[in-house]
Parts: sequence; structure tokens; C-alpha cells
Amino acid sequence: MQRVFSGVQPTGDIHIGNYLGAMRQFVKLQNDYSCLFCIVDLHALTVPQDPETLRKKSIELAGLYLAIGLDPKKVIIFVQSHVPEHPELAWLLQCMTYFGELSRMTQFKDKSKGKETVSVGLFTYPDLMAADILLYDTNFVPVGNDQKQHLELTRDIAIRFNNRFGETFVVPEPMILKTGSRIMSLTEPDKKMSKSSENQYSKINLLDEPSQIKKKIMRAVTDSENVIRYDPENKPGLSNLLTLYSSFTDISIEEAEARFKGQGYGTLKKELADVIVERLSEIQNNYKNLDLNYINEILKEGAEKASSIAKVTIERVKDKMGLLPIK
Ligand code: AQP
Repeated sequence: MQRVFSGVQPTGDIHIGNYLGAMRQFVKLQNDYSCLFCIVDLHALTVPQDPETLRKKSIELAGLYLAIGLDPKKVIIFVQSHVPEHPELAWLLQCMTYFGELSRMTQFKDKSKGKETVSVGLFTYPDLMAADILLYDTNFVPVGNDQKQHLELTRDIAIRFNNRFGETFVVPEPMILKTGSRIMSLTEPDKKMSKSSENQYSKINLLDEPSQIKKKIMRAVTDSENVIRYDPENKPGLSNLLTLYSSFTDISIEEAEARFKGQGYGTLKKELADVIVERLSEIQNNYKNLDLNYINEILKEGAEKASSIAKVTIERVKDKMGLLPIK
């Protein structure tokens, strides 16, 4: 069976961009692939985190993985820091990555812009992401559009390593959706919906109350034309709402556009709020019924299973690079 790996950072509140761009795909893939889904807490440390909140958010994300429909009998769910081979391989890959390559990463440029100090971890983050993926001989990586560049770098590093030391890594392919791979902010629709945005009205979180969801959708920025047309360049806000409607109802953008043709933005917003509330309330009900001991058990089992794969890969890599084994 071919392998799928993906991860989400336990930072902030998980929003519908994370869900539609990445997490929802995980559920569909679990029947056809050997899947590992990770809570990438080491990535979270690239920017300052409150320790207690980070722990709480890691458990919350594990619960959300289960609540959206991931079945721990089929997939491995685990926490990145429980498998020390991730940072170990990241170091080895850093020694194979060029400073210029990391300097060109747009996420680094965006996240470091205007900051007085930036951690080295934020700069080398793509190597840790490459390690996450390459440790498990991953064939496919389902991610949102924003991760495309990091995945390209992962492929480049894997190819470079294989060329220098001989066939070692599987070269992974991205799995990026046509619709929903880039959900935009509800308040600034030229920017992606982002956990780190301080404006609560810019994003809908998976655990938001129905009244909050409705309020956020009704306040979403559109335009003054009042014509329903999918046109991301000239009508980014309205186009984002159509994308959301099409993603949540599993119809095409064209069908969504046709459905609301000739109607006001208010009608689209109202119906959209209803479909989001309905889908998220299913997830929220599942989430409420989860027990903390059960989640901890799943994470322990997940770490053991992930470790058993990671240990084999790291030994292979160290051997190829000439590191001396313990005799
Ligand atoms: N707006 C988005 N639309 C579609 N997919 C998205 N993803 C993130 N934002 C959108 C995808 O969600 C997965 C998990 O993301 P992450 O936790 O690794 O962090 P991120 O990409 O940095 O997400 P955020 O929400 O924007 O967080 P901050 O604000 O902390 O940077 C990934 O597959 C991502 O592509």
C-alpha cells in the first residue's frame, strides 16, 4: 500500500481552511493508503508558545483528528516530539540543504517580516518538514497550497541525497485539491485564512459556536456589485464564499454559482452559514464525546507504531552518510 503523511501544527484554533485544505482529505485517504497523521508540535516551537497552551492544543488537535472521522485502527495518529528521529533526521538534512534555498521560502519571508528577532528554527523549519515526510517513505502528502514550496524543497533534498549516497529516500508527491486548497480570510480576502490572525472574524474555527459561525459569515467582506459570480481576482471575498459553499456541499464552483445566480449576497451567506453549522456540529458532537484517557492511549500507540518505521529509516540514512554504528 502506498503511504501518505501529513501534519498540522497544534497552534491556535484549527479553522475551516485547515479542515478543507488538508484534514478533510485525510479522512478520504484512510481507506486506500497507509496513513500517518502527525501533530507537529516541534514545528509550533518555531515561534514563541505558552507551554501549557501548547500541551492543551496538542490534545485538542488529536481529539479533532478523531472527531473529523479518522479511525485509529486504520491510521497512525501521533505527536511529532514523541518520535525523536524527526529532529535527528532534520539535522542530517540540514547538512544537505543550502542557505540560499531556505532563504527563498516565502513562508519564512512572510512570518519573519517586520519582526525584530526570528528563531533559527523558523528558518530551518522546511528541513524538519522534509524529515517528517522522508522518515516514513511517504508517497503522497495532502496539504494546502501554502505548503507547495516546502514540498518542492523536500523533493529536491531527497533527490540530492539519493544522487549523492544512492537510493535512500522515496521522492514524495504533493496532493493538492483543485477547490479548497486555499481558503481566504473572511475579513481580508486577499490573504489566506490563518490561525495566527488576531482578528477572530477572519476565520471560522472547527469548535466555534453556531451563533459565532453565523455572525462571522454575515460579516464576511464581499463587494458592492451584488452579483453572484466566481471571479477570485476582482471579487475575492464573494469567490471565497462560493468556494466554501462548494467545498462544504461537495458540488462544483459552477454549480454553486448557478444555484445563487440572480440572488443577493445575503441569501448565499445565510445558506452557507447553515451548511457550515451543520457540518461542524457533527464534528463538535464527536469531539464532546471523546475521553482524555482514550486520546492519550491513541497517541501512545501511534508513537510506538511511527517509531518502529522511523528507526529503520534513520539507521539507513546514518549508514549511508558514514556515521559509525554502536557495535
Ligand atoms: N487558508 C488555508 N486554506 C487551505 N489550507 C490551509 N492550510 C492552512 N491554511 C489554509 C493547510 O492546513 C494544514 C495545516 O496547517 P499548519 O498547521 O501546518 O499551519 P499553516 O499552514 O501555517 O496554517 P495556518 O492556519 O495559516 O497557521 P499559522 O497562522 O500559524 O501559519 C496544512 O496542510 C496547510 O497547507
